[in-house]
Amino acid sequence: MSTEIKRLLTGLQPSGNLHIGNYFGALKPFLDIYENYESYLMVADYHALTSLRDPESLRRNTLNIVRDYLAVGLDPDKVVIFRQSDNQDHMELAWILNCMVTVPFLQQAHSYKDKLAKELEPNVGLFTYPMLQASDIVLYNTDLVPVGEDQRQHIEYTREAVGKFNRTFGETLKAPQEMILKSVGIIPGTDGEKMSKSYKNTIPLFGTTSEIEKAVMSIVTDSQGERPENVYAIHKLFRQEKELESIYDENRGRYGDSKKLLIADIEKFISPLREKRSLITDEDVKEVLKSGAEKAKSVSSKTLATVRKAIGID
Ligand code: AQP
Repeated sequence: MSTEIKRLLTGLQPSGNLHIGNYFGALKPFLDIYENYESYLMVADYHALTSLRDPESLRRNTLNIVRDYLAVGLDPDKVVIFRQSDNQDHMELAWILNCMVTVPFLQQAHSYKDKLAKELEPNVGLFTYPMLQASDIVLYNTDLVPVGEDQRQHIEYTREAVGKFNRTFGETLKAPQEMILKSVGIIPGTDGEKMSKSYKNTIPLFGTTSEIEKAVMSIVTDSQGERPENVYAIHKLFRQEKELESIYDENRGRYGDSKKLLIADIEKFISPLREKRSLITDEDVKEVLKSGAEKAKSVSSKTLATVRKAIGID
């Protein structure tokens, strides 16, 4: 049996404030296991440019997301926390992988189709983003990628691109596996659709008490008398389902009571982390990113050198 330590990597976009879908879909699964791996956690700022065109917000969100990573308990001595744009290897490999896949293949991406359906701008960056994501992953010879259910297809796309590359140029890149928690699934937003920064339907992870109250009270509920599934789907992330089922049975027809309990449960979970987060300075964050950039580059440059050699650009 191999005793080699495996690599774990995930990334989140600083396209807005992290929400509880990001936390339970990707960040918490990463947090739960990262110490058993050689772990990498990326701030996907070039990805954010597909939807965010405000330099001040991008700068602020980038610092904030690292603050979030640290506040939820990640130890920067045990995980390489880095910013995608600090390492241009990502852009170079993305171009190479773009040349491995076809337009019709990328047109089938659910996430791209969903954004088109919502009439968000179909810019070329949004279209080719699965290949930038593939390069983020394979540059670090990643074995396992904790992501939310909505990202399953993108990890399959990464494997497709890796397969195409390896069949063409010889075995060079490692194909990753997704790690998706079935129990979490796709977390609904306040409108019942996937919770997403770009759909403006989020419950912010580190929101103020009143922001959390406002978001939870606005969750759409089904017809009176039924269990409010959208509220329940979020609530089960914070409490045991067995206990929750009987509470929701008792509260049948009184949606407001279930929502108030959800607000209290979110507050109980987040307030100690909020406290911890308030002590993390911009200087702390910049230091983490500086050291992360160096470590990330030292690994990715080796992968890129083998890729360049394989394709004849060396
Ligand atoms: N609703 C969700 N349920 C479960 N997991 C989710 N994730 C996002 N939303 C949900 C997971 O969070 C990780 C990081 O996501 P991202 O910020 O890189 O991009 P995203 O998936 O597109 O998240 P958003 O909020 O929807 O961002 P925008 O609107 O900017 O595109 C991923 O692992 C994702 O699965």
